[in-house]
Amino acid sequence: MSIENNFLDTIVAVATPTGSGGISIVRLSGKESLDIAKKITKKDTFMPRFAHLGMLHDSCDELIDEAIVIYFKNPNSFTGEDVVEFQTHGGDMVSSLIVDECIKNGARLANPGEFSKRAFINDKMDLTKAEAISALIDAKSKDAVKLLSKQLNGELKEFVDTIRDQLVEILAFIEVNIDYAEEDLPKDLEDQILKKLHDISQKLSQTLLSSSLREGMIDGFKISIIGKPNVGKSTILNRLLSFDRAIISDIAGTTRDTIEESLRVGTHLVKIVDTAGIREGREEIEKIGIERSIKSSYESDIILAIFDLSRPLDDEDEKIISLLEELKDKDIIVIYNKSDKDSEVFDKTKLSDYKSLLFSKEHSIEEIVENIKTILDKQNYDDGLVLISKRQVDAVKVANDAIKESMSNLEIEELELFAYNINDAITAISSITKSFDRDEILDKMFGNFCLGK
Ligand SMILES: Nc1nc2c(ncn2[C@@H]2O[C@H](COP(=O)(O)OP(=O)(O)OP(=O)(O)O)[C@@H](O)[C@H]2O)c(=O)[nH]1
Ligand SMILES: [Mg+2]
Repeated sequence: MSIENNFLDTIVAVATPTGSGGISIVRLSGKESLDIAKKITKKDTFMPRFAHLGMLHDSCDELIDEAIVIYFKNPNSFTGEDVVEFQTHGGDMVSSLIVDECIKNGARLANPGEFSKRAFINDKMDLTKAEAISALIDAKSKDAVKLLSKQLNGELKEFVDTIRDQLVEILAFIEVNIDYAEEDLPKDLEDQILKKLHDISQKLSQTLLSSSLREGMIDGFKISIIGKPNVGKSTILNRLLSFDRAIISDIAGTTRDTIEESLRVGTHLVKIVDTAGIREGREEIEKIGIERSIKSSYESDIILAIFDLSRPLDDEDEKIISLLEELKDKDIIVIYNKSDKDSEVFDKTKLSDYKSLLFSKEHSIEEIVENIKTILDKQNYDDGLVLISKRQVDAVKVANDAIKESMSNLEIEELELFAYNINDAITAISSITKSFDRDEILDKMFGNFCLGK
């Protein structure tokens, strides 16, 4: 069904989560909203944006609940349409009875995200704000809230609009030249345009980079505990989690598969992964477990590399040291474990470049937590824009590639191809705030929202 047909309907849904609570909010949006509210409350007038105390009745004239009713007259509402919100006593029964009454009086049940979709269509929000709202609902850490609220405030929209305006200006200028100029583009003008495009491309590359560095702020940072078998990885995992999640034993190769759990460190959300001890695999299942350990370390933001101080450094430790060499771009903490035992035998020389910590089951786990927290606290929310969805990242990549191609075409005076590239870049960058394939993209995006939003 097209947006336009759907648009005529008045929609209703419970906007608050299911279960018991202080209040539930039922939200109505569309042309019929006010009439439906009048029927259910038996009130004739509603002053916009005023809280009215009213008695809600069903079609048999029986009382459902006493509720606060607020009318938002279009366009001054969340969706831009006439909206009525009923604040009822919490609990699923009352709110679902009110939804039923609204449906009996002409509304239909809203699809997930339909209120936000209408807000977008009525220019109440652009797509970056819609995505920020959707992610904010699912936010699991203070980091995520801080980042998303910046996007909610229009930071990404402003960035996109500025770049689009600059590209449009360049395109307009070049198109005039294609149509009227007899001669080649003057060299100084070409240089000016190239410089502008170079600056834009750098900004886009920087945004892609800062987004990938800050991915963990929204989804949670990933930490892998790695090491050869029997060094005490699972013991550390259990102590970080404060419960016995992983099996611990003195048999090397106890953990056979990766074990992933969530953990809060200060204001940060982390995924902590205990891995199978890395060594030359003895049999097929162990080999698969070890492959997973290595994969997990490549996907992590922070590595806790555990070494057993009570045993001399051996080939298996050397393998871990080589792996650490390959993971140099990550934050690595080397943990010299089992320092309660005879700890003179282990040669630390090859690990001297890494940040390290002496540890044992007699040490406080807070020592490790503090080190992780220091690394995570370094993450900065303030500089650099962050793209929060794959859709946004893809659009910036396409725009940046088109701009790079346009520069090559400008250098060889292929002005028509150049204009074509800039057009592509404008389309891609614009799609971050406004969608061109409206129906398809909107259904995909808003379909992920929860009901009543
Ligand atoms: N003395 C001493 N023993 C420890 C310490 N940490 C762990 N252990 C013991 O070392 C053995 C191995 O511990 P695990 O935590 O299972 O080691 P792991 O690295 O997960 O081993 P795999 O899963 O086999 O790779 C167990 O017997 C633990 O009790 C420590 O700090 N000091
Ligand atoms: Mg283990």
